[in-house]
Amino acid sequence: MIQVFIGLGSNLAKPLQQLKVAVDALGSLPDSRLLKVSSFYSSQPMGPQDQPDYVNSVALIETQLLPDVLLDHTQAIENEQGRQRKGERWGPRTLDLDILLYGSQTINTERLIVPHYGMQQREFVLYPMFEIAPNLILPNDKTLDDLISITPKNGLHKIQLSTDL
Ligand code: ROI
Repeated sequence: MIQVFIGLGSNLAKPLQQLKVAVDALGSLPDSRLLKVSSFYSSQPMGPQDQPDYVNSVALIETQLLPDVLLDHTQAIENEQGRQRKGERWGPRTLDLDILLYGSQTINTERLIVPHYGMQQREFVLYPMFEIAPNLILPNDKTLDDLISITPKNGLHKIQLSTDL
């Protein structure tokens, strides 16, 4: 079993529900188990500012799926939740699932770069990840603690969830 961190983000079509449905879908992946899910956070858009705030979270699963197969599944989940791939670069999206870390492996293929290229600078990845894995050390030997200490929150805050989501 390999432990895999997956970043979730949405800023269209009821983002909270998008993330909740996506978490359920991650919990139903074959040969996998959902171990942890962070709180849901509200974050300011990175990229064009004329789009809604995002809801972000990070999930930890353990899986026997190979990276490419896992990516097939996460892309299928994105597509099932209405993801349109033709929009502007860094435009709004109904659901983004990013494979952030795949165990301690570095992966460089046409389809997949792991660790995810932006994760070390993005507050909406680092803080939720820290919540579920405070002692994590990245494949480049940096600690989450170190990265967070140099990454401003930029308005990031936990969302108070009502139980009837
Ligand atoms: N901005 C935020 N705050 N959260 C995201 O998940 C997110 N995802 C993206 C871009 C458009 C880069 N901006 C984001 O893909």
